Amino acid sequence: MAATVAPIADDAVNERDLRLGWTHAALARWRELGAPHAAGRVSRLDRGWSTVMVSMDEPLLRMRNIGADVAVGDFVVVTDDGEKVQEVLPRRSAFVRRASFEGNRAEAHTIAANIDVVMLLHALTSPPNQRRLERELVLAWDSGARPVVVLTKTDLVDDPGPAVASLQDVAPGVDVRVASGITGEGVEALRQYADGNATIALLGASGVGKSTLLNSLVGHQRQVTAVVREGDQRGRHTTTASELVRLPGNGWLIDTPGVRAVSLWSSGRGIERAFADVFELMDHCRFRDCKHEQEPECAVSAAIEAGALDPKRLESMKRLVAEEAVLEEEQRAQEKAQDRRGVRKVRPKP
Ligand SMILES: Nc1nc2c(ncn2[C@@H]2O[C@H](COP(=O)(O)OP(=O)(O)OP(=O)(O)O)[C@@H](O)[C@H]2O)c(=O)[nH]1
Ligand SMILES: [Mg+2]
Ligand SMILES: [Zn+2]
Repeated sequence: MAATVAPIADDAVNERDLRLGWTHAALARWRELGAPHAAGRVSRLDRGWSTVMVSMDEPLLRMRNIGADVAVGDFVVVTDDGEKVQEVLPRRSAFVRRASFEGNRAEAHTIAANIDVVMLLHALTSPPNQRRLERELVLAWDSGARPVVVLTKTDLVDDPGPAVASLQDVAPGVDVRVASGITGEGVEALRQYADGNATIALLGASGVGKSTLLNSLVGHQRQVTAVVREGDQRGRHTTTASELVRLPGNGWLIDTPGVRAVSLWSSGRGIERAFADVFELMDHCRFRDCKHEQEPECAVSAAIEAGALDPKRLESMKRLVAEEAVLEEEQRAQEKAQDRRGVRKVRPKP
């Protein structure tokens, strides 16, 4: 199934370059602001600076994002003097993770905004990492976009089958694809996810081949890539800024810098979606507050017993639920503190 992107009404056609992927909510707010010309989509983010595409035929604008929480893919309005981002327009979706741990402050880091599809890349040259994928899927489902798993570097392995099966096991209802950005195998099949001018974010650890896949999809060396370390297949953090790139004909790709750790920032119903198989079993436990430990008539324990559910998956889910609870506690405490100082910042809601 291809991504579905709601078409924008004709009356907007002359106002804005809809090829940028404008959303209804962003357009509505832009009109409220008096339809300023200097408004567009953030195509690149460097420390403190945004690059904004006003249309596909005009030069890019470069400005400061002082005080604005901007992500690549955002629609923004620029100040009259053209110097900075005045306002980030409402997002349809956003992939958000917890920023690197600094002290114990809970801070969000938005990796990409207004995305339709999140491609989670894992390289077939490393053992399949179910636990990492589970985390990524929670974040992906919470983003409001649709996750797709892409196993890269298929040209380097004899049989991708076991890795596909292993990751599909922890990705219920999610497409798991195999591709090579070098030989092009499987790449055409990924194009369908851009149907309807959709925006696809490429996410994954450094060195898994995000930029290589992007180059293959756009058909030329748009992004710089670099070899991984021989011993452990680790990348070199070659891509340092997120970037929005046009796909030939239709759709957008967002290349992102590789991240080592994926920390939750929730929450909506990401865990429920990512662990849909476990939740389905839980519905059949005798007790509503079943902890799935020693309780009688526990459907989850029965499934583990029968070999239908990996106990590691249950453990993993419990760990993520606990992590989310701690995070929510931190967020509440922080909001309270901000309320007291009267400087409550509104957390962006995807
Ligand atoms: N054989 C083969 N090599 C690949 C494939 N995809 C990527 N590579 C190689 O893996 C290395 C890392 O690829 P990149 O595309 O730079 O990885 P990345 O995910 O963008 O890494 P960061 O920018 O550091 O996050 C490069 O040497 C690529 O040529 C593939 O499908 N097959
Ligand atoms: Mg890269
Ligand atoms: Zn149970």
